[in-house]
Amino acid sequence: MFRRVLIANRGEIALRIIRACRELGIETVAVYSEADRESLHVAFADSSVCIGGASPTQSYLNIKNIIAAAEISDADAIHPGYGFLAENATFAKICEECGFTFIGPSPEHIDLMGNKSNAKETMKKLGVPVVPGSDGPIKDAKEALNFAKKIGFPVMIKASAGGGGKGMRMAHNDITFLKNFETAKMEAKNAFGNDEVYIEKLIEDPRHIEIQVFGDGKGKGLHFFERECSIQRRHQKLLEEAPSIAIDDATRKKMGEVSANAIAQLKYKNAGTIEYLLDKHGNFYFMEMNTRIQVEHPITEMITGIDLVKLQLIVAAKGEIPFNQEDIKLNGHAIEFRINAEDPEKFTPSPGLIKAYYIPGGFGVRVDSAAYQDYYIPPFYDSMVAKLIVHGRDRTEAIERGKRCLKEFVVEGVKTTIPLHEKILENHHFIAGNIATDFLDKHFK
Ligand code: MV4
Repeated sequence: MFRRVLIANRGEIALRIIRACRELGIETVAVYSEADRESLHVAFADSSVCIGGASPTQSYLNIKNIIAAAEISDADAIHPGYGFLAENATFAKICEECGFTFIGPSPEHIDLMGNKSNAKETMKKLGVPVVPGSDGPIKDAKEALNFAKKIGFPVMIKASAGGGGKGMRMAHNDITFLKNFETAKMEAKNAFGNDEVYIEKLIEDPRHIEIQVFGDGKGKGLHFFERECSIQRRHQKLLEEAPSIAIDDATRKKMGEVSANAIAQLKYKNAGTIEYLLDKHGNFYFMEMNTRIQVEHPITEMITGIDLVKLQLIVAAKGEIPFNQEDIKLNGHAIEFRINAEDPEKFTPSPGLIKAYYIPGGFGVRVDSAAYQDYYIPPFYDSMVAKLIVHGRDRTEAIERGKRCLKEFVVEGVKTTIPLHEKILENHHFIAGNIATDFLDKHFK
């Protein structure tokens, strides 16, 4: 096992990793920006190193300073968390070249999945269902239009280097297609320095369902069931639940098996998430793969009883997953509520001083947060203050527990998404499990 791990992140995920390390007897090194001196991850780690100014480029994205911090603190591995450098293949490569184990997949797998068109082609070859569309990018506008006509409108135009909705355009006819093809290319060129786009059939009102996977890097692949992440706005998830009410046991088994099988064939190492679109008929299609631990990983931990961050450390240190697929059992229902410091109407960030802070507790309740009373939320990073995770025997109990906890939760001084979550839990479409990716826009305008 590792002796000392450096955590190249901040906030609740840095704390989450520190906690997993401590239970495994691993020493921790926190890195922090000048804006984060008073942060809990700095207070909780065994040692800490300041890596630069408040802006992420000066600190949490500053590869040189992070590697220097790992060297002076004599760490033997680096955990990137999520966001920042977590899916930066260059960073993963530099870590390894400097003698630090990168706690995550290989740089090659990060690169492969970073290109959405290549990822799709690879998954298709591995037997994962993909959205009908072009085999790779199409350069010429006329050729692209002909292809769109062949598969039939409406279609989606997607940037190869995109992801998370960036460089993506819909088209319903010839005219909008030619216009949006050019816009998508321009947007992709500006955002990613790569103007390649590919064409797909549009899946109308899809649900977003993702499978948690793990690989040992040597041909063993496991899945940890699905998470339903359809409740999002502007590609920012707000509430996630596991399992999904939209799929039956046969579909659950199929999605898990094809995902685990792909991971095994790829010889993928460590944690990953395979994202799917689910259409109205119950068909699922590969969308993207994330090569990191995700914000919403706790709901999977709650329904499986497995500590996924500890597992990341174990897999990275030993190259082995110490159990098999049949040891992973689904129990009950979990919901995660992202408590963001933002205006619940406009979704604009609302940084500032937390004047009062009281977190809920009790049976089946978990709060992952790096906030505390009198903590000042800096304006430089994302606006998530806490994740409230509830677990119940079934969905109904989880919903009731969620309502109880949201009522107990006190965050004063900043506007938060708590009232919005309370409204969602009262919404009859939500209660009926009638949710798709347009849920918030449709019912909460
Ligand atoms: C789609 C789609 C419909 N049809 N692809 C959005 C994020 C990016 N990763 C892929 N996305 C979508 N791809 C086809 N062929 C609809 C979306 C989409 C979406 C997907 C998941 C969650 C929320 C979403 C919101 C809008 C659009």
